[in-house]
Amino acid sequence: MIDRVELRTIHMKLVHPFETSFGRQYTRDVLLVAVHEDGVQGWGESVAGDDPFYSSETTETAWYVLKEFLIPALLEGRISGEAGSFYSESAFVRGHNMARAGLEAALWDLKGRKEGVPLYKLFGGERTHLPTGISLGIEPRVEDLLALIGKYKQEGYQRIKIKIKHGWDVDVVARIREELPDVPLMVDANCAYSIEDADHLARFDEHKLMMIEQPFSYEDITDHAKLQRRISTPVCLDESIKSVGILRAAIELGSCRIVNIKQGRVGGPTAAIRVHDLCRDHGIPVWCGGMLESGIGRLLNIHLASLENFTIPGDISASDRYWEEDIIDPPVVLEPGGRISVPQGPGIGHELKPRLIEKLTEAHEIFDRK
Ligand code: OSB
Ligand code: MG
Repeated sequence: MIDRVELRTIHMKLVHPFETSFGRQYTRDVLLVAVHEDGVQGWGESVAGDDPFYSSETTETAWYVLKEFLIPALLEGRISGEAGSFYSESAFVRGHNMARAGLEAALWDLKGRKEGVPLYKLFGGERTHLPTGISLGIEPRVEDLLALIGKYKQEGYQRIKIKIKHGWDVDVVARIREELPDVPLMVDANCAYSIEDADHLARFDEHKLMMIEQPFSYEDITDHAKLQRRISTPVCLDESIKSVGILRAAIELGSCRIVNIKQGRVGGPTAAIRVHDLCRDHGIPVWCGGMLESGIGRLLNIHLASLENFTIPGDISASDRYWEEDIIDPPVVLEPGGRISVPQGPGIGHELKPRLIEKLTEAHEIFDRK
């Protein structure tokens, strides 16, 4: 029985500002969830953003939903505490996927630690080394972006993703292609465009992009299908895919050829595996997205990305691409050949840095079983 749950917000500074079509970010408030059972702790991260700009959730809304609804249900025994049942048992909360996912993640880590098994084995993953890519933000000048691409290509990242918005799109890609005609390249619009831009976006077709990620608003499943019929570059959905139900609609309509899986966005690891399986069954390759996670969320992503249908290098980059010092020990590192290895230790598989976590903490609350 889970006898204690802790919520904690830590404040972390990015090594380099990260700009998307919805804004520029210098720091990250990370919501951590810890569960305690028989003296063992499990840790999870809720990937909600500081602001409701990527999705409607924020660290504050996730904290509220956890504190008022999910944690009481767990501590009063209305939710069993079994990681594999949490997604269905917590479905009485509608939406708030990232809040639910943070607690489910902590339950999985606890289960892995108690059973002495790394999470990827509990998830049914088999691969132990994952090819990986990097997501680069919008920069003040194209030259700055080119320099960053050069640096990270040199380090070994196998795929470059750049963020785009109106005024920073086809011309930037054309410049990159002049310098690097063959680098595996893709773009992510984070919802910045609409169907009126279809002709403009079709200009990407001549640049051999791996895909264009989430060009239109998250609810525009139909317009994404129209765009996919109009352009040859594969459309990938990120923000839109919040559940298996929406994924089924997207598949039937032909809204995408590739799916970005973020476990937090879909409601946790169990939901992520269902999305993965449905995509596999329809011949849709997936890759693992990122939300500028701390090491705790990053390790969970690595375990999930070991599943067979994660065939495209994802946004799981090394700790030092985000943070001066990560809260896990050891940090996630990029290995020769641009690969990340799947941890073999129990649960998420690395130790934590409790003193650093304490130092970065801005809010902390403990909930005990009565
Ligand atoms: O759209 O994939 C996205 C970061 C924050 C919010 C949304 C996105 C991203 C990234 C960075 O692209 C992924 C990462 O390196 O964690
Ligand atoms: Mg994205």
